[in-house]
Amino acid sequence: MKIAVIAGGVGGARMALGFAGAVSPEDLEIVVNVGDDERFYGLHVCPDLDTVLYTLAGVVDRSQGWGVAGDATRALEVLRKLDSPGAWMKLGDADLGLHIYRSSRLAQGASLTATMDEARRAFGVDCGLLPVSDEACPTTVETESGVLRFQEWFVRDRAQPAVKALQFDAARRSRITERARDALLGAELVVFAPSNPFLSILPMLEVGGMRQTLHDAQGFKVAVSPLIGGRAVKGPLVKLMQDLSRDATNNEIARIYSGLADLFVIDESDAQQLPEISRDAGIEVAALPISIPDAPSSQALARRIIAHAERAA
Ligand code: FO1
Repeated sequence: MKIAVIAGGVGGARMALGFAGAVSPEDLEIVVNVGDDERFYGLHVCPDLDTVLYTLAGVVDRSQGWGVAGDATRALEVLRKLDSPGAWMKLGDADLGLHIYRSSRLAQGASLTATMDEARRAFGVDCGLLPVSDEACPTTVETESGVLRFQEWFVRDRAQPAVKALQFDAARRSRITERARDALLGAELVVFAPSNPFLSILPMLEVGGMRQTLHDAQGFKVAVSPLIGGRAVKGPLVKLMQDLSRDATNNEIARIYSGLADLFVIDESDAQQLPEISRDAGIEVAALPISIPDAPSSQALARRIIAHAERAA
């Protein structure tokens, strides 16, 4: 079965790892958010692409969920000594190597898609790793402290300033890549990973051509909730939804996927919500074990989702 996973950072990477263990690499493409990308010291940093890359390559720092396990910070210590702006972003030495390579390839005229393809091969990752767009489409965050770039809000300010709105203007001006489009159109199963729907999935949906592609895609579409027991496994989803005057519930998340996904998957511990969500959001809902802290649990979820898609075919 040909599968495309639509992924943000940590949640997306964990879901991608499950599918990578469940199907052959030539049948799997991971389409990744680039709304979090930022420049530091003139280098092009792609946190979500790199988190998926490092996770699939087995080198991710598992306690953080991002960065390279055991990475040193000698370069960062020098940058901090020099009071370099942006040194609040913890870029490890090995991680910097990838940013240097990517930036030099981009400066030579290579696309982000081609560059990430080179990187994933070098890291021994056999499935497709595709930026949703080759163009810059930074998400900006309108907060009580003014308009901030995504990483300023998320890392520097620890996602504390209350959010008034998220801005995806640059994404709207950008275009989905041909590779990402082909991956989605060719997939028999499209999975929205349990990434933050506002910070990771919406920025991708706003990329020019993405909604139309998903509309045209004939595969079975499944969205996995990022909430378990009303809490996000990682990140500021609950506070963000409260800031945006939304209930931090599966019901509210399901509405985002209504019309986009055929099936919304919630955790088995939240199974009592099934009738209410399918009634209110008008989407089929299933309850499965969606906590995926490690490869075996993620692989088990991937297999359950594949079984649903096979039954639906
Ligand atoms: N997240 C943090 O909370 N603090 C950091 O200093 C940080 C550095 C960092 C460096 C490289 C990278 O690929 C990711 C990094 N992240 C860091 C994670 C990143 O900000 C977020 O995971 C995503 O942007 C949200 O999906």
